[in-house]
Amino acid sequence: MTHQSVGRRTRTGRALLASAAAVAVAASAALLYATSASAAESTLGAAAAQSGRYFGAAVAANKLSDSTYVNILNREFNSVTAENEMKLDATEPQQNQFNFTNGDRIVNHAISRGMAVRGHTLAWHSQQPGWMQSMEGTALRQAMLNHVTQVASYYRGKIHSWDVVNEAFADGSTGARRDSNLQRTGNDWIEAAFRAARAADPGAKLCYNDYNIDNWSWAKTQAAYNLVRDFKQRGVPIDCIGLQSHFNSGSPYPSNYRTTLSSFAALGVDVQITELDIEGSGSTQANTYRNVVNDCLAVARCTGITVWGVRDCDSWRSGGTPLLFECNGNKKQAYDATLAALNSATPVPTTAPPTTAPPTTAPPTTAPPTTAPPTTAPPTSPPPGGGSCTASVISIDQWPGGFVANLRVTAGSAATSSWTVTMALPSGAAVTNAWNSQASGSTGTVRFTNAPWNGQIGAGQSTQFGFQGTGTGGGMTPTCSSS
Ligand code: 9MR
Repeated sequence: MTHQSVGRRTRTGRALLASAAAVAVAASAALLYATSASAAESTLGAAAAQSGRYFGAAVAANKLSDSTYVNILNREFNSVTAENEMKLDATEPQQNQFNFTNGDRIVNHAISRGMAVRGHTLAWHSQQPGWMQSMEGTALRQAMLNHVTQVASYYRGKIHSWDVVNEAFADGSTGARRDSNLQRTGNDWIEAAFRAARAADPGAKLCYNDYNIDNWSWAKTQAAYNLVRDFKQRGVPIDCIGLQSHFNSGSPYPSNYRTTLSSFAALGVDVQITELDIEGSGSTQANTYRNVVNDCLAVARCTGITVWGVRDCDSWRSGGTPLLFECNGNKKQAYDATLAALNSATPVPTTAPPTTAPPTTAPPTTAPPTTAPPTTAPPTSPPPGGGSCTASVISIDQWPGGFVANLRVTAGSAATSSWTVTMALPSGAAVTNAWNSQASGSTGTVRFTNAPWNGQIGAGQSTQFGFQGTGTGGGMTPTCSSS
């Protein structure tokens, strides 16, 4: 089965977007949902959402008082990454003394406006606090794992994807790991970090993030590819690859970029373009932005794009004018090209047909609702006869040996404060991880209980959750109970 069908793209994209929305606030989740077919949207975020993707920007906390900056941020983007505020030196300046003040400013700004948050970054050779820079060996390994655990736990439920490990491969032709104090703790430091991150925030997608892994023929790209393949084969938790994609004359946009994106995706991970900037100007720059967006849109699991800053003067490479807005806030040609490309994407249908049979279990015995039916999308399974929630499988993305299932939970005539979805898995299938819910049991009859942030569903409203499994995922008939 191919991973590249349009159906897979739309389902997978929507799943990530829904996850992103759920970690923001339930009330504003609808902001991120795909809009109706064929509308030409006027902002980057809304245009990306048409195909179930996000469009984000790196944000600096100290710019949140700049009104030109904030106006663009709030208008155009539906995902943010803290440019520096969640790095190791910012969050653990003294060992075991954590500081989330500036990270929180960005997270709160985003969540209060329904934007998703990418976490950047838990483990990195660079921007380590002084105390960590001077550590080696077992003590450093323990300190790194503690950092991953503490930071991912603190932000648990608020981050749609974490850059768990950043820039672990060397540049050049060797494909070797970069030498660093972390690398010297043992080659397994990366997988140890991923396992700690999964345990701390099971709902976040876990990414490996790097630069110069855009050109498929470069040794560093192959090294990152082999890492992801190895992790998938051995069951090390990894969900996404982050391609930073800082393009300039020394690291130009490669003509095989789409091959790189689709090759990573074929390993069974999402692909995120995490730090995009393209030095240049005018139509040359605009064309490259268009190419990057089109390459992402062409790959089912390329689920979102983040540009590394808002305006040219906000960029770490401001001299290269690599972003989409001028300093005065004006849109550049590159902006127009990016927006037009996003608007050309195949829209996600606003309601997806169920892929499984309706529930066959007995209806609940509570009284039927007396209020009018919800005006939002109806549940895709029959009404349960007055129960306060229904659940349906909205997509199953199957590949040899595994699958991702996404489900919708819809409240009935009364709001829920918590919900549980119960479902028998097919024989041989097992849950490996779930997001936007807590799974209990992994085989046979499995229960998914709401995550802390999505138990409350307004009457007639819905939320989504999902899980990854091994085996084959068809024929599942979920039932929902709520309080
Ligand atoms: O944009 C960031 C800049 O403000 C910092 O000074 C710099 C310090 O290392 O990090 C920049 O962001 C980097 C990101 O965290 C990882 N990939 C490369 C980015 C550009 O250097």
